[in-house]
Amino acid sequence: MSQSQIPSLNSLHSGVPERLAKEADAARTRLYSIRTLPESKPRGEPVRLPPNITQDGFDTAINALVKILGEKGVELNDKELKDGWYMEHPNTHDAYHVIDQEEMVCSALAYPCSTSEVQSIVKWANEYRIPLWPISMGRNIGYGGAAPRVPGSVVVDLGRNMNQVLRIDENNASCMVEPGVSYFKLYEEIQKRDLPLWIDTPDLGGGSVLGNAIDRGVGYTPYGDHFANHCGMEVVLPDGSLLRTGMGAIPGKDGADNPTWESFQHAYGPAIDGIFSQSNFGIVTKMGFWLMPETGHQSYMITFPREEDFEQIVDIIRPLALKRILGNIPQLRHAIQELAVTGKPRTNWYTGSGRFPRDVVREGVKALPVGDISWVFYGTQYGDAASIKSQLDIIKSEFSKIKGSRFMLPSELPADHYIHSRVNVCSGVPVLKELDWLNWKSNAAHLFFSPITPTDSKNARTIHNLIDNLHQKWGFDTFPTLCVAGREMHYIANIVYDRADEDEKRRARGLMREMIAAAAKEGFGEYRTHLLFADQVAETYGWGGGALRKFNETIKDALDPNGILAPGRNGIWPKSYRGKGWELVGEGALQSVKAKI
Ligand code: EUG
Repeated sequence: MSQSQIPSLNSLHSGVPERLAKEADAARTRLYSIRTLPESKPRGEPVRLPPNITQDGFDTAINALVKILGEKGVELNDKELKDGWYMEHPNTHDAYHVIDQEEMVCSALAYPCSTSEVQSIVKWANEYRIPLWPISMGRNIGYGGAAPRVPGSVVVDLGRNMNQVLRIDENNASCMVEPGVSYFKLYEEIQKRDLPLWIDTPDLGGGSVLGNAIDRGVGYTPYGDHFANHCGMEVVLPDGSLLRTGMGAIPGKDGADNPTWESFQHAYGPAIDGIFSQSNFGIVTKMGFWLMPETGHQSYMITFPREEDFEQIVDIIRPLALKRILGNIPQLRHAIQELAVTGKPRTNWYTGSGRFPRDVVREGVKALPVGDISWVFYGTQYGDAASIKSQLDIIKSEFSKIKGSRFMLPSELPADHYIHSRVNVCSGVPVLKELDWLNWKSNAAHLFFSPITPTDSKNARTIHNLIDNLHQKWGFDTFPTLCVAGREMHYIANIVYDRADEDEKRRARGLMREMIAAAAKEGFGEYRTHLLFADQVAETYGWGGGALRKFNETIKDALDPNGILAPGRNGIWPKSYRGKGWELVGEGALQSVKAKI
C-alpha cells in the first residue's frame, strides 16, 4: 500500500474536509487492507483513439486543443490506470469497472477554466468530430464514474478549474455553483460564513452538487429531490452557443445576473431545464440550488422482526409519506445492511460458499444492539420540539401496529452505530460512512440497480422478490435500500462484486441485464443506471413504439448534428452512431462488448 496522502479540500476541489481527515484515512486503510489488486498494471495500448480518427488526425486535433487551453489544459490518457478509491478517484476510466478496466477509457482530458473555454472546446470537437464526455467531478460511482460511453472520447473535466461557489444568498436561502463544487465544499463554505442554512447531501459527500442534480440524484432532507430543488442553469449547447434557463434568460440590470434566477424555476414558454438532466443536450456550467433554513431535527430508527413485515411496513409508510408526516426521504433497509455498514468484511460472519445465509444474518444482528431483526427504517422529523413530538407520536403509533417493532433514538445506540451517520446526512452534513459497505469483499466495486416502485405492498413485494431471486440465481448477496419519496420508492439494490474476479464481473453484468429485463416485463423501470446498461434501460421505456426515444433523438439531432456531445449517454445516440452496433442491447450484449466498442 502506498503512503496515504489524501488530498484535503484546501488543496484540491475534490479533497476531504479537515473534519473528516482522520476518518478518511481510516476508511482508506481498511479498504486497502483487504485489497489484492495492484495499484496499477501496464496498459495494453498506449492511448485509445476516438472512433474513426487516425493517430495523425488525433495528434493534429490535440495540438489544436493545446492552442486553445494551453499545455496545462490538456492531458493525454496514456499513463497506467489507477482505480484509487473514493477520495482519490480517477478521471480516466470507471474505477468500479464492470468489464475490462481498459475498455471504458478516454483518449485525453480537457480542463477548461471558464464557460467560454467550454464553448471553445465544443467548437473544437465539432471541427475535428471528436466526441466529448463532460464530467463534473467523475464521482458517479456505481453508475460509471468518470468513464465515457464511447471509448476514446475526450473527457471534459469541468470540476478541476471550475469549482467555485459563485453565490450564496442568505436571505433567499439559495446558491449558485460550478460543476466542481462537492457537497463537502458547499457545506464547508456555508459553515465558514456561519450561515443558518442546510445543504442536502446524498449518502456520500464527495460528489458534485451540480452533477448529482443533473443525474437526478437523491438526498435525505426535505430537499432530497435534487433536481426539483435546483433553480436556474447556464448551459453550453452542442454548437458552442450559450443558454440561460429560467429567469436567467432575462438579462439583469446593467449586465448583472437576473436577481430572480435562483428564485423562480421557469422562464416564459416551455420548461426546458429537464431536458438537460440525464441527457447529452448540453453542458451545464452553472446551476442554482435552494438551500434549507436550518431547523430542529430528530432522527430515529424503527426495527421490524420478520421478513414478512415488509408488506405492512410499506403500507404504513404510504399514508404517512403522502400526508407529509414523514419529514424527509427515509430509508428502509434490510437487516444484512446492519452488518455491512459496520465496515467489517463478509468473512467476519461467513466464510462458506454461496450466498450469505439468512440464519447467519440473524446470528450477526443478534449480536448487535439492534438485535434479531429483518428490516430497519431510518427516518428524521423536523421542526421545533413540540412539532417533532406530535409527528413522532403519530409515527410511533402507526408502526407499533407491527408486532415486535421497536422505536429507537440515536441516544440509545452506541457511538459507532450507523444511525449517527444518518443523523448527519439527514441534517445536511456530508459524510463518508457509506463507504464502509465496500469492505464486504476484497477489491470491492459496486453497481446499482435502481428501479422505481409504487409505495404499495404488492408492487414492492413483486420487485423485491424479483431482485432477490435473481441475486440468488447469479450468486450475490441482496442489499436492498428503499428510499421513500412519497407515492414511489427508489429501490436501490447494491451489487457488490470483486473487481479482481472476472467471473464475479461476468455474473454482475448478467444479473443487471436480467433484472432490467425481468423488471420491465412487470412494468418497473430504473430511474438511473450504469452507462453500460443505459441502452437496455432506455429501451424498456418503449411505450408507443419507442416514442420517447424518437423524441429524444429528434432533439439530439437538432441540437448536435455532428454528434459530438456524450454519444450514448442515457441511451441517446446521435444520428451518426445509430444502428451501427453501438447500442448494447439484446442477448449477450455485454458479453460481446469488447467486439462492439
Ligand atoms: C443510494 C441511493 C440512490 C442511488 C444510489 C445509492 C443509496 C445507497 C436514491 O438513490 O441512486 C445506500
